[in-house]
Amino acid sequence: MTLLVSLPAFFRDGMNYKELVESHPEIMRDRHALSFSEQRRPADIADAFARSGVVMLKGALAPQTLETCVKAFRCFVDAPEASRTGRRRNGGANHSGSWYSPWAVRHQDCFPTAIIISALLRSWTWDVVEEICGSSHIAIVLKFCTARRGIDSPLGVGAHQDAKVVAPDIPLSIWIPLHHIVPNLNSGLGFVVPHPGRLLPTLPHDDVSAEFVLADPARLWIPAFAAGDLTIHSRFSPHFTTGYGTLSDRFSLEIRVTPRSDLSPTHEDPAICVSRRNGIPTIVEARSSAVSGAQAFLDCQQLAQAASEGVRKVGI
Ligand SMILES: O=C(O)CCC(=O)C(=O)O
Ligand SMILES: [Fe+2]
Repeated sequence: MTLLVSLPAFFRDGMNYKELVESHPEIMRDRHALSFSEQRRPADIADAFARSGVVMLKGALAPQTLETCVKAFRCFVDAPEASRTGRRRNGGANHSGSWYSPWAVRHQDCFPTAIIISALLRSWTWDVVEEICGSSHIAIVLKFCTARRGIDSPLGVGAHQDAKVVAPDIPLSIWIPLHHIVPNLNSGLGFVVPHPGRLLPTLPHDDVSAEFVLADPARLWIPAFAAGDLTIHSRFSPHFTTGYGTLSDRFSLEIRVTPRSDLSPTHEDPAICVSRRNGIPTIVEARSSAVSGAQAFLDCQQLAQAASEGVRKVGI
């Protein structure tokens, strides 16, 4: 599956992403009108999301905030301790990069995911998330969030649905690159539009076939992202990690959210819950077990800034 284990292109049949964007440059354009700015009503954006399964929010986060995060993330992956032990802290690695639980990524006192979550709660992104969820009581399912360093390797075409490879009941994921993404230069994310509204048949490694992805290039979208742009995709959105073989680095976060009332007890270790306090999206609860390893993250200064005075810390 593309999410955790991507097979090298030479193991796959068919087309790779370099050939795809070079033979169909139109797929890099937003032909489905799915990019939105802060001026658009959240209800319009949620309508587009319901129809197509993906939307892009332009300029959702401040590039300076992202710069701080990318620096900390890079220090974390470059830290000698990782290379010395060869151990991936709370994550994994393959030729296409490495991935970590968001609470594992820290440089000194800086947790990039905490900075980004605080920034998301202050940005218009959260109005859109609430509109899509139909509720202002939201859970951020940290258990299924990922901090990722992608290495731009040549990848064969395929796709996955998060309902299959992450969890069947998490309605949306926010994909946040920590810097700009340019197709053919660094690894990004692409989408098949519209989403089918159900699970698709998959190959043994849980990917949707290349045939499905390539059946109609008019359905494909491989967007460029400026620093601060993000996408929100649905659990049924067929999407894929792109790779062109430049070997450049990419740093990104996947944030999974669900209405608080739908948070399954099997998904809450760890999770944080957000509600409005005085009209402002605020962290009101943090849930984790002692073995999750998330305590330092949940207690960090960057999350505290977005939390209410009496935030409930629930041990599970
Ligand atoms: O970052 C990637 O390459 C994959 C992201 C993804 O599949 C997701 O956010 O659901
Ligand atoms: Fe995914």
